[in-house]
Amino acid sequence: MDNRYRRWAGIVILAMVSVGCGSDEPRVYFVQPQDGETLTSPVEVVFGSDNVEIGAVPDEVDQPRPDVVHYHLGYNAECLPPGTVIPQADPWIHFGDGGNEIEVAMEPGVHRLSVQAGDDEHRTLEGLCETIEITIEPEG
Ligand SMILES: [Cu+2]
Repeated sequence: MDNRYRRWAGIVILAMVSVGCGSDEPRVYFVQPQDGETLTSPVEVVFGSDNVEIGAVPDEVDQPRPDVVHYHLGYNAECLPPGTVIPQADPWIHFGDGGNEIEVAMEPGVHRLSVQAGDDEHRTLEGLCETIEITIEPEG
């Protein structure tokens, strides 16, 4: 293999790796339900994440860990601005144990669900939120 070929091979491999891995931006999202889906109640909600560590909130927090977050579900709520402490109250549910699933009973109609990450102090972070809209059909 001459050097010229070797250099090209290196460039091609680099290009393939960067396309294959996609973005390394941290994000949180709904695994289910999917945006725009029509379902019946109760709804199994599952969160997913990329490039960010999900963990339980420690019993005592001196300093929030910079790179560990937990999920929050906003039921008929929009993403809060970065730097906001997520209220420990409706319409927010905290997953302080590091969990990523919940079953939610919902009235028929259109609902907006937000999944938003918060640090150990439940403070929102830039970019780590997604909102979807689903429709619940009456049963039967
Ligand atoms: Cu929280």
